[in-house]
Amino acid sequence: MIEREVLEDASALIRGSGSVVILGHQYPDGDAVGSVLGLGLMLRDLGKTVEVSWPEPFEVPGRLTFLPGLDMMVGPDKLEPEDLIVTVDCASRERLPDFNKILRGGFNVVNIDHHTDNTMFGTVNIVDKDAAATAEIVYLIHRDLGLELTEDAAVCLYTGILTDTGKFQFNNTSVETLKVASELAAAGVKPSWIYENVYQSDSLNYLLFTGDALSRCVLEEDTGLTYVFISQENLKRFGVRMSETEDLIDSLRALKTHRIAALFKELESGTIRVSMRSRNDIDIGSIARKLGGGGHKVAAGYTSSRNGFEDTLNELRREIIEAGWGTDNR
Ligand SMILES: [Mn+2]
Repeated sequence: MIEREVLEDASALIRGSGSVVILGHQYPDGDAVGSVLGLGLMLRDLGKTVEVSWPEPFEVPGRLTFLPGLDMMVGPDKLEPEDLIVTVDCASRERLPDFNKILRGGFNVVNIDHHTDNTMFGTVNIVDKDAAATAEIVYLIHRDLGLELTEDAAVCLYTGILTDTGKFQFNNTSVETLKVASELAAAGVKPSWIYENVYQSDSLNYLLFTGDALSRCVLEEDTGLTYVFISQENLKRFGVRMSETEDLIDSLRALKTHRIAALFKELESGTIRVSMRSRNDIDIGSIARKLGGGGHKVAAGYTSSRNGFEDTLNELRREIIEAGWGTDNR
């Protein structure tokens, strides 16, 4: 539940601003992109100058290029905030590495988020950890902020909720979530059309890439960890971009006996980025935080400080066992 006073403060900041910069987190998912665009479209309809951005690599994940409002995107190096900054789906400033200077530039910051570990770094913090998605919060507060929902904004917000709930299948899907989804549908969103765009628009190359990646999938007995490593070489071979691989981890989660699923991704710099999901209430968020990242209890990630995949895997394996999540000590 968000306090009325907080919403009034945010509303006053918006009313008093001519231009608004909206920032999403690095490696944005459907919720981050859906929330920046949905909120951006509503603010633009209100007459604000709106720019939306997120840190490098500044690209729209392939499955989200159908979303309305992409013309509001401005690269992080070209961004010049004048009034208000709104951050969405960002637990902390660390998720906004290219924007540290402007975040400390004296601008008012409205922080809208649903992560349990949000550091409340904004001037005003609209944080609801019970919300399934930041897009759900944006919908629930839009009237309080003086905003009007259009069909285009509804499309963006619905996409954010759909992707953060794993198509309404994860346990963050609440009665409220489904109620919001139905209200977005009433505003003109066609669920099947969004589903088609997000989940049925892969290229043959991507399908072949997935087949290749899954053929290298490993399941460990002692940790219950299932994982795949994706190298730059793998991507090049199939002509796939890293930002397209976000959902590959869901295929790993289909394994009946797994407890933790991890995707190890080699970035262009050679650094390994790790995305994790868990089941049975295993708290991988705390492991991710310990390793310099963050996220939710059952969905989290971090950028490895280790050299290469093997070291990264070994470190994660140790952390899982040390945290008591290994299969042997349960
Ligand atoms: Mn989210």
